[in-house]
Amino acid sequence: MIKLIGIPYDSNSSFLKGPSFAPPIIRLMDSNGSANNFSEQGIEILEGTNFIDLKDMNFNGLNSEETYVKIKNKIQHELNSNDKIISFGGDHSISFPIIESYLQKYQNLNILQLDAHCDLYDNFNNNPYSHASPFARIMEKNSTTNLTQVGIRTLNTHQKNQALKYHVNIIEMKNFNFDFINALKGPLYISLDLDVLDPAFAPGVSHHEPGGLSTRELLTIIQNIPVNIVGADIVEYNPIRDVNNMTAMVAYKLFKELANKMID
Ligand SMILES: [Mn+2]
Repeated sequence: MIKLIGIPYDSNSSFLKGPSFAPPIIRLMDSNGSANNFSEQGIEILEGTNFIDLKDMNFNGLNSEETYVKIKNKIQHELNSNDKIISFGGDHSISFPIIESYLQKYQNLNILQLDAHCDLYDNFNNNPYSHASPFARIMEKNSTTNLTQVGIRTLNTHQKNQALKYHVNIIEMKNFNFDFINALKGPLYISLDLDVLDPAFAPGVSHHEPGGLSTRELLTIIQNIPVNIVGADIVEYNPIRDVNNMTAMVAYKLFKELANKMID
């Protein structure tokens, strides 16, 4: 069974707050009646049938370190069975404790990060838990993990050096094609930052970075992944920046397509 968990935490965001409001609004796209529950492959994605909704975690009064511990413990607990977890962020900092828990269960975990940014800063504003650093934290502690990043279009010199240091396989947006898909290995964890999409397709994110994927290209990637997907997160949806919940609907559709791939 797939477990859906809302992780509404955005205090590690460096630029704007807002992703803490995301999970209920993405869920609303399921319940408000403007779309049906079917994936494009014709599978109905229904709460209680092929996923269970564990609702939102609560982070009232917790600092970044306490939040990290709470998320890590929660994911570890829910991964005790053979279940797969899809998380709704929250900013991208939530992926650090989630993936740490996954790495305890799957020593041979492979990670696919879909993002405009590589999030590899060694130090961003002196916050080790910054949403600009989760993949630096993961790779410095798990140096053999296979990390593939797709859609990147913001590399600076520091992050290029970090990527070299940690042997990150980066498919920059300027060189994008679909060839990487068949090189992916399982078990696979997918971390999906909505800003991988061009802002024209997903205005409801904190960091508008032009020149990104179309929604159709992103769906094509997800629908063609040939290996076992064991977990995923959809992060950085910022309702405050959204237009008529357009980006929430994108997130809901991506959830259905990911869930479809993870069912079996
Ligand atoms: Mn990003």
